[in-house]
Amino acid sequence: MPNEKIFVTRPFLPPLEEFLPHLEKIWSSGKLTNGGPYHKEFELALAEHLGVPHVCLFTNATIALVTALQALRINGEVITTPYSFVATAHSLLWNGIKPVFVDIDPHTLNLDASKIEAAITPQTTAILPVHCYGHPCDVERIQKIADIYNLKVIYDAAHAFGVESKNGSILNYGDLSILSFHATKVLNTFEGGAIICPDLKTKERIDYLKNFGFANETTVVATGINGKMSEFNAALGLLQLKHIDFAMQRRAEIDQRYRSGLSDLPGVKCLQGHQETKANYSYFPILINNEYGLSRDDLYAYLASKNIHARRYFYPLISDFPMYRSLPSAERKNLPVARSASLRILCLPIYPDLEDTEVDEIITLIKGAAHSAHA
Ligand code: T4K
Repeated sequence: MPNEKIFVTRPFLPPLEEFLPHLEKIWSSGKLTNGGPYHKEFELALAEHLGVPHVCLFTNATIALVTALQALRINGEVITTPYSFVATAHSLLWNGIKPVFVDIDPHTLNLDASKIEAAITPQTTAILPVHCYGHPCDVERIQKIADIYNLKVIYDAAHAFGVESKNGSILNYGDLSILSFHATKVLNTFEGGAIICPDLKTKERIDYLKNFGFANETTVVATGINGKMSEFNAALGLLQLKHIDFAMQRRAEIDQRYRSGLSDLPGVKCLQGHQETKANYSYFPILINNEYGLSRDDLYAYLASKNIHARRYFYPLISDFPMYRSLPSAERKNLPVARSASLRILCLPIYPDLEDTEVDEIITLIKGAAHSAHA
């Protein structure tokens, strides 16, 4: 058992001495926010790194989601997944939009594209899927449905930094995609987020919306919000980009170590992405079945008693929270796959500083608990 607590994640931080010159620059320039030089540079560097046309930086992904819906003037009903972080659906309620929950695919745990059409009504204006754990949604099929019914698609890509499929960045699908740079994400700026958008006209509208709606010193063109990323966060993001290949490589090694360590354990299924040609290993989710011998919650509590703090992302389902549960689409019988997954999922620790010996200890504990349960 490790002496120190091990959490589901630990933020990657570059060496402090590499960041200090940037802080000195910010201090001496006095330019702290409102579109400073680091903000501009980080937007361009991200677009190049990710292979996307335009990036609009934000203070966090939640405000970016709220703003993306406003940028495309989405209203009425939006089809989304109940199996996500609550911010996904909250962004709809903040805009006075009714979420319509559709069940998820049992293999990817993403929105089940085959169930979307049945949920479309004359009020539906958009689809808000999530690339859960960074595993791509069925983007081609979702786009076909959107084209037929004239719907917008906004991807909550909070987990999907750097993920690519056969056609390049997964962030280029849909009308807009939203990234998170929260402390717990693959690339962090402490807090932060971005909207990926296809053209300059849309970027301009989003940039107005995140700056109170100001188009210039005296003209306000929309009821905007303050969603701007500060120079501190942008400078950190630029530096983090220099280390991202190392961070991803280390995550890949940990992912592989878990997979081979747990491969022969009955009742434990390691979730696998199906469409990515480049993964980001942002989470390591396992699904616990009866064969394992202990319930997911028993394993969660057992690991916690041994200083391993795994997380049940995503339990409870969003559709079970008080502000959602009276919606017709939140009914239990509508969401059997999501419900089953939320009761069986456990995300194991994964982050670049996690040692191989620690991964091995976690594997040994998971195997040992099953062994005792069967004894
Ligand atoms: N869409 C999706 C699909 C999302 O998953 C999220 C956020 C969003 C939208 C919204 O993105 P942002 O607006 O946040 O940019 C965490 C994060 O706060 C949240 O960003 C994330 N998803 C969600 C999945 O996880 P909590 O409540 O689990 O975080 P917390 O504080 O319990 O942190 C988890 C563990 O990480 C801690 O046990 C220890 C470690 N940690 C955390 C922080 C904040 C650190 O070591 N240092 C830290 O500074 O929500």
